[in-house]
Amino acid sequence: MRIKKLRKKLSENGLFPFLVSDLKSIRYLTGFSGSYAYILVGEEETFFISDSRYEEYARSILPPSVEFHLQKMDIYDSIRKLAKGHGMSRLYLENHSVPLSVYGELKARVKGLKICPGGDAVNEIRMQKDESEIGLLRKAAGITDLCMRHIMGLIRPGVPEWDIAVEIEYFYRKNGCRKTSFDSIVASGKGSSMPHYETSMTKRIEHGDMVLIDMGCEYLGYNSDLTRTVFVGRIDPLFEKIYSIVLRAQASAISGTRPGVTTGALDSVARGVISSGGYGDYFGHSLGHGLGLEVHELPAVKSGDFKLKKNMVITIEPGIYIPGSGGVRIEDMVLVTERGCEVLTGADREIAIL
Ligand SMILES: [Mn+2]
Repeated sequence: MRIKKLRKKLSENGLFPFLVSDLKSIRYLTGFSGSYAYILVGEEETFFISDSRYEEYARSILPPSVEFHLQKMDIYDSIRKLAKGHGMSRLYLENHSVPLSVYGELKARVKGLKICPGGDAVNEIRMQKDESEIGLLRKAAGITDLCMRHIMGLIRPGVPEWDIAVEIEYFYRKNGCRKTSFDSIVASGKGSSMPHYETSMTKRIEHGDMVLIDMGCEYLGYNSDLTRTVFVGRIDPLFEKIYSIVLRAQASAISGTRPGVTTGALDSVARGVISSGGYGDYFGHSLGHGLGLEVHELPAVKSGDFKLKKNMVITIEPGIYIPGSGGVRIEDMVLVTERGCEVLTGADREIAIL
């Protein structure tokens, strides 16, 4: 079904034969979750290339229309054999997932094959989720809400940031996730002014700190992403004001999310609220990103005229960061629906003083 969709897109653009090398895309197309495979999509035939470690597994899940090709030497040897046996004169590669070294080796070792840039067709298809994917993203979001609630109960002065991050990971694994979708960010006090702070093994949460928690899980391959900023013991009036601006910026962007709106328009809405609040210089990153099999995937939710479509899942995550002082970010996962959107994450967004 998904391969059919890909084949249609490739044929519209004349991109046969096309080599899929991104493992997430291979998982999307076939369900294969191993660590080594390629898919060669020809005009009529599709070959799944992997080595002996994955032969039994791959054969057990591949649809009859996909032929398993056992790689005996290396990928160049396999491509050479398949090209020779099927009269291929060119090969389109996925732009984003082929290292220059692979490109060079293919050119040098597979004679008579013209190697061409093929774009990122699978990633583009992956932007619009199907019902089963939406179900998995909903489930990942739900587990993440539960995790946030659990973590809120553990935040108090004296607790190391690291312990919170470890607890997040334990909670996810205990609740059916293979892993976190990225290294959880637990940034207390001044650390919260760095949007991608590295959680400290030694720093302890103190009374009066804000704690920014950015975390997500991977549930059956699908990722969640949620950020909340909470306050410990008391809240500085400056950050109370900043929090309300970030919350308003996020709410405005969410209320504008619907099919046909450009990512640039949403970005401007959020940025406008933050600028008119006086903090335009303190929101340096983009508004959000698509998520699915990867925690960051297409579309990028930033300035530009890319139009959102139904069944895209994105994050909306404005923030204000005051260097040396602290930061606030609020992030949720949003599904674009027929007429508007649905926020998939449900954790409370009001100011929490723990
Ligand atoms: Mn995010």
